[in-house]
Amino acid sequence: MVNQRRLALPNPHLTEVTEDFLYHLGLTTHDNLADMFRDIKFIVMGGSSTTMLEFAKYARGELYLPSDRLENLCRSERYGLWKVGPLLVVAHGVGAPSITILLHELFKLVHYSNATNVMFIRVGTSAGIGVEPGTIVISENALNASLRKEHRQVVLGQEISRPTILDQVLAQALLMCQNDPNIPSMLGSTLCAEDFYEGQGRLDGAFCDYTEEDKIEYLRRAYTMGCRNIEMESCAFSSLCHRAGVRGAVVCVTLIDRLQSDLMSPADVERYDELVRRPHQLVIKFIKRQLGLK
Ligand code: R2B
Ligand code: URA
Repeated sequence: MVNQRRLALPNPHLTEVTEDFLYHLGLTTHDNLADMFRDIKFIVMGGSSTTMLEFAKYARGELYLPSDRLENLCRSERYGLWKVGPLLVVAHGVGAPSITILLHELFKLVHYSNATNVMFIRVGTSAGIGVEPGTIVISENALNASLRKEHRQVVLGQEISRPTILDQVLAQALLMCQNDPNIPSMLGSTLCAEDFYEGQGRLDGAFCDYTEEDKIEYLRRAYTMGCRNIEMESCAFSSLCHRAGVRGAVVCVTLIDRLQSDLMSPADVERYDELVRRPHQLVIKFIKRQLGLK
């Protein structure tokens, strides 16, 4: 028998609260969260609402669930929340602030609903560093823009550093599900930037005070440290999952190789939808294996 582990909320102030509001989900503890969410085992999240709704529809078919209308359970306009059997599909928006707020509320949702052994997986797009566009990178580590394995946040005026730790066993298990020889897939470190333009050393933002040589030097340094892709949420995601004691993984496809270009090639633009679906297909294969489905 697998141990049934409930997610603990270590915040002592919550014991004094009679009704807890999950503001950005538009849910409260006066909603019947246990009835709604107690059976969830997987939370799969990605940036865009449209893409994550598509993912939810795909998951519903793959998990042989009835094709009822998928209702967005998020009662605010900030995020998206769709339940597909034991899977909760979530849209988290762009960047650390957005995913941080969401994770606080999702951890509370999991706790209040008495769900057990819930794992968290982020799927998304990323830029590659020295890897072919279309590569799936499963993050072993998340490095911040200073190339350190830490997530920094200012709390009460003090900058706090927290480690960015991902579940290595889960990352390996995900990689083992990848059996399509046409899709390059690897474990690698992920560089987590605070911005899409200057924060990722792009030359095509509205501002740029560095040279192409500076950009390449930074990207090569990241490559030498094991980074194979760049996105914008892995530091917050990994440090918060670790703090909450839940298993977390990040699975992204690369759209470009930043050592070659800042823009997608026309051929890759053409197959954009197919590329976006690559992490989805891999994660669904993993979930089906976990559920003992073919
Ligand atoms: C990847 O893509 C988004 C930026 O375009 C961001 O959410 C990320 O991590
Ligand atoms: N996401 C990013 O953060 N950067 C890219 O270049 C592509 C997707």
